[in-house]
Amino acid sequence: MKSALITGVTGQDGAYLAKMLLAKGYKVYGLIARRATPTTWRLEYLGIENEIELICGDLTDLPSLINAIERSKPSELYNLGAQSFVGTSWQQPLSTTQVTGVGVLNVLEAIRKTDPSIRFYQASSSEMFGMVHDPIQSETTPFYPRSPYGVAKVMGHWMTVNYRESFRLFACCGILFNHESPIRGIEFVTRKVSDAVARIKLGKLKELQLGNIDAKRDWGFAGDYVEAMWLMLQQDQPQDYVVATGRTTSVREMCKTAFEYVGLDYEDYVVIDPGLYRPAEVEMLLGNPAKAKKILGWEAKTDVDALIRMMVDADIARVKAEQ
Ligand code: NDP
Ligand code: GDR
Repeated sequence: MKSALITGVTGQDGAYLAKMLLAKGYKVYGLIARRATPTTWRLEYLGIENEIELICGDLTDLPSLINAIERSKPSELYNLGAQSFVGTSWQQPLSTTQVTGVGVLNVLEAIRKTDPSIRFYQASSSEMFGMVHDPIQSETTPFYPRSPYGVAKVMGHWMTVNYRESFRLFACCGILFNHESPIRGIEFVTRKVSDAVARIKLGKLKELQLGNIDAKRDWGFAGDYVEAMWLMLQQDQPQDYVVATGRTTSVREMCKTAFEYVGLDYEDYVVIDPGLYRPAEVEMLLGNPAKAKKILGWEAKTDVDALIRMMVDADIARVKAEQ
């Protein structure tokens, strides 16, 4: 039986990846950071909380990572743990760098010291492209990160490439563009919108405050994207891949779709709050997934409109259940 260790297993991607690996017959271990309140709600939502073995540890704590590897003896390690909210990275630049940047180095060192044959996946990000000059971004597009989060991800990315080249680790970076789902964190814009649309429709909220709604993102469904992570580790050679849909949509258009789906006009409810603008913005992201399609045979199955409808439906069900 193959076994996998996932850091960030309580996050959106960790939960979907765990579910997919369980379905493929893996024994799944998850690194879980100590928190004052439980963080396993996503695993419960997907009905897999009792099927995963959780091991306490933290990306900033190398001994805990070595312990997790020694206990789980994984053949594959997926590093999905991060302080992943871009906005918070300006408020907490040092802790973001420790977790999202130095944390990657800790995992790589833990692998090197314990079992260098472990196949390693690093969750790189389209935020690394930042101020883009290429109208469509691929594996060869230069990085120009625009937030402490983006800078930390560039560090993790290059450390992974460097450990692959220096120590011949089987290490891959998936440069994933934004991907969302009904279990997306509420602070991210798609989920903020789907939750607000549900509450407005059900008479629980009057308006939705947003920042820069002219920003554009290439949004896909997290459930599709975890398949690409796994495929990268099944190849003969470790490489880096862009994972995206190849379509970009503004926050404004995404709002329009979400409100229209429940018969409302977004212009009646969306209020711009200049306080929600970021100190430096990534204005537009659009990924070219051609390499992933050619080598991995991977393609996004869910388009942004279907994704938003799925999220609004889930939030309407949630808000009704609260009542
Ligand atoms: P989430 O924010 O949903 O999950 C992050 C996970 O990291 C949580 O399980 C969290 O644990 C864990 N974590 C945070 N700090 C630590 C720490 N110090 N030690 C151990 N674990 C920690 O992120 P996503 O699932 O959306 O993203 C997964 C990864 O992919 C992240 O690295 C993210 O940066 C990256 N990424 C995401 C994209 C997206 O659009 N979703 C796109 C590109 C990259 P807890 O629950 O306890 O807070
Ligand atoms: P992003 O996602 O920063 O791309 O990072 P987010 O959903 O936070 O922002 C997307 C765009 O929407 C604009 N925006 C708002 N964003 C939020 N969160 N809240 C608002 O009210 C709001 N109004 C406008 C933002 O300015 C931005 O332009 C996500 C994370 O998952 C990262 O971890 C990951 O690496 C990248 O996607 C790829």
